[in-house]
Amino acid sequence: MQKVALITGITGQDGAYLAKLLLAKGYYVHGIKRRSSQSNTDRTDHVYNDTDSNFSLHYGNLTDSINLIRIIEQVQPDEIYNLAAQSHVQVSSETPEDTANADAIGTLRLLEAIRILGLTEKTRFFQASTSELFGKVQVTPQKETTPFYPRSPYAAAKIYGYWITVNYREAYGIYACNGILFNHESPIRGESFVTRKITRAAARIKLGSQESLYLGNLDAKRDWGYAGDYVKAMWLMLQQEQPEDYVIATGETHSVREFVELAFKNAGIAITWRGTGLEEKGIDPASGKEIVHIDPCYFRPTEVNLLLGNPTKAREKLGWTPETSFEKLVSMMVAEDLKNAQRDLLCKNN
Ligand code: NDP
Ligand code: GDR
Repeated sequence: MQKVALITGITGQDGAYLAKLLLAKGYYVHGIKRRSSQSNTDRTDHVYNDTDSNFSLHYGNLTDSINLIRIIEQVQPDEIYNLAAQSHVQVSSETPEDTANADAIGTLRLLEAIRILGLTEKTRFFQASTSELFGKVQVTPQKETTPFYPRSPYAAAKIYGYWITVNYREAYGIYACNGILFNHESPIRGESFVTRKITRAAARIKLGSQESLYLGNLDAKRDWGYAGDYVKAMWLMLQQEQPEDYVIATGETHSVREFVELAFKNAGIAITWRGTGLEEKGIDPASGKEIVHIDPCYFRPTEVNLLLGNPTKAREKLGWTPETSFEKLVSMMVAEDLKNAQRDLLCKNN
């Protein structure tokens, strides 16, 4: 029998990678996309074109219980991957209610739909939890048993999603797992997350179509992995005998500053730093131009300074290890953004 998966958040970064992985494994993949005034399926259009007979999209929203119940009843999924979220930490301070509605109550709506429809024994559930749960980190590296201390409306909403997933597993026997995912990036990462903002700027500055890059906290440290590796862990979590929660991370941490240096190096600019605090600048020594500036508008009301995950449990129980190094990730992202910047320039000049 062909397995059926339902992916919420299919139009996002992880949705695109996971859809591709599941289709390659022979699944029928359903995805939920939000209605938008412009096309929002760029990341999955090629998936659809290659494999349209096993792929369907449904309009929906995590804030709409009736819609979710109808889709799940119609689709009868063997596996649900809940990737949909207002996923931007800084934006969550500006839209805290919307974030809580989608990220916290949205998770509850899906679990309740499984229960209402009598699918507790059939449907397995994956919840995209986050290293942001650790927040104001007091123990390093962080593992499954490290205490949580959320530092944003996003993290506070995701902690509800985490615990309601645990609760429905324990209360109703649903096979439900949290992947406590550390930051993971790719060439299709949203452009307002720091990694993609940097690789895109490095490429555009190199080709002369952008003057400078404005950033916030250069000293924040993250455990950055590759999205293509992380979706494999999501799938593995739903294939075990027992449902459990897992930290998914690389076990390496780097600062935003290091990311900037490596990305610009990949674009052919050996950036150097001058000044301190708000006056700090990243200089292109070849031209003497100040190309990186600090803009306090990107500072967060409460920052998470250091994240570093310990993926031992995932390695031992799932056999999962990250395959893509930090250096490979950065070079892959810069190479793709150089191609994008080149294409944009060609379009502009034609
Ligand atoms: P993206 O921001 O790229 O994608 C989020 C997806 O959720 C998009 O498809 C978006 O739709 C959809 N969405 C947002 N709000 C709603 C809503 N109310 N109803 C239905 N769909 C909605 O995130 P990623 O792919 O990077 O992340 C996937 C998941 O993993 C998220 O839950 C995120 O919080 C979590 N996570 C991600 C990490 C990372 O480093 N990438 C690390 C830890 C956790 P639209 O395209 O219309 O905006
Ligand atoms: P994060 O990712 O908040 O970790 O959440 P983001 O890339 O937004 O920030 C990482 C770090 O970089 C610092 N920073 C900046 N961030 C942004 N966005 N823009 C800037 O200009 C900038 N300058 C410095 C931030 O302060 C922060 O310390 C991501 C999301 O994918 C979440 O959904 C997910 O849960 C977590 O990763 C794990």
